[in-house]
Amino acid sequence: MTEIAALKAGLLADLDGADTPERVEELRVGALGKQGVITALLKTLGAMTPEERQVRGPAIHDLRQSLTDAIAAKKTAMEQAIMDARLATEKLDMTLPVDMAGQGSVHPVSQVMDELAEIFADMGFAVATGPEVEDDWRNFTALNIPETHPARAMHDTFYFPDQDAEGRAMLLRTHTSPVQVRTMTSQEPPIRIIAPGRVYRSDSDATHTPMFHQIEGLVIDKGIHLGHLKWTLETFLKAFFERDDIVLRLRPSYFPFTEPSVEVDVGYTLINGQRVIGGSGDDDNGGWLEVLGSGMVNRRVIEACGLDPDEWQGFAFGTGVDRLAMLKYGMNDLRAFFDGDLRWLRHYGFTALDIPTLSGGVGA
Ligand code: 2U9
Repeated sequence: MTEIAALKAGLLADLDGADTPERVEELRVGALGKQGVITALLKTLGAMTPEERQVRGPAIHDLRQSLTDAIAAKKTAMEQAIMDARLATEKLDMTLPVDMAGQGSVHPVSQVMDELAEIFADMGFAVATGPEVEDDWRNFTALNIPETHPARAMHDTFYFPDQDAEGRAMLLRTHTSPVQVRTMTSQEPPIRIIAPGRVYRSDSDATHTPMFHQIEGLVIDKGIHLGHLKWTLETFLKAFFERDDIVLRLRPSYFPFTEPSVEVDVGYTLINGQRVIGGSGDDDNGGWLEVLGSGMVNRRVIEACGLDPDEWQGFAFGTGVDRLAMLKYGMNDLRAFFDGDLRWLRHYGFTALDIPTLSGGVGA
């Protein structure tokens, strides 16, 4: 055996016996490093005669290549062995319960908004949205709210100091009605929409916050009458409160945008001193709670939005989402909704997995 063949056999045997990545590295440095034995052999090539180099050169290069390949193979095998060992000890049990710690919760307002969108979607209503910064034509004028109407007074409405490009006063919308105006002026009827969202009024006490949430609905079609309105609101309230014994009381009222206008009360029953929605409010242990405002869309509004009121009729309704949430889920202080107190959110919040379904609503 030549000297080089013996060296190769010795180095490969050492490598074979190496059992840690550190030992492999040590062997690599010893053979191929700056002071390594193979490096030293390669350096001798320069001083050889051409004939000698022709004989020894290929053997030395083969030695370097063989050891380089063997080291790479050994490293790969070792990494694989380490990975196999880890996989064997770090098995995941997919059947274990999930750790829910640190999960957030869904705010009651978001939960109720989702419930409402789902209930109305089942009745064929689309969700419409619009900007919270509006102009006074869409927020007031188009809705038959004249300049002198109290809702326009500065103490109710947050105005911006500047007008828009068309010279209209800009404001924070005081209701979601401008969304319906936008829909009527940009889409052909029939229209069936709900408009949920934030609204702003300069008001703050135990039952009013400067920002609150509304949902309004609008239907525009041919031959629409008060019966359609009553059926829609009754079906909605039965689904929302998850009871079949919902009794409505419609009271004549006044809104500039509807004519006739009706306020809608729902009957409650006193059970252990608690108001529980359901039953007739005229029963001995009952009473009425106002839950919605509504009416047939005023023909002046239909006209202002560019439609012929002799051809198209409709009904509209509106209510406060925060109030609906309080009634359904038993909260009594509106201001707590917007305090961001984690204890309140943990108590009243919903888990993100509680997906609202109508099947949990109407039939129950
Ligand atoms: C268009 C036509 C008609 C929306 C309506 C009400 C009645 C109503 C209030 C209830 C309590 C809002 O949250 S609240 O203060 N809303 O009583 N809203 S009818 O009528 C419209 C809207 C837009 C084009």
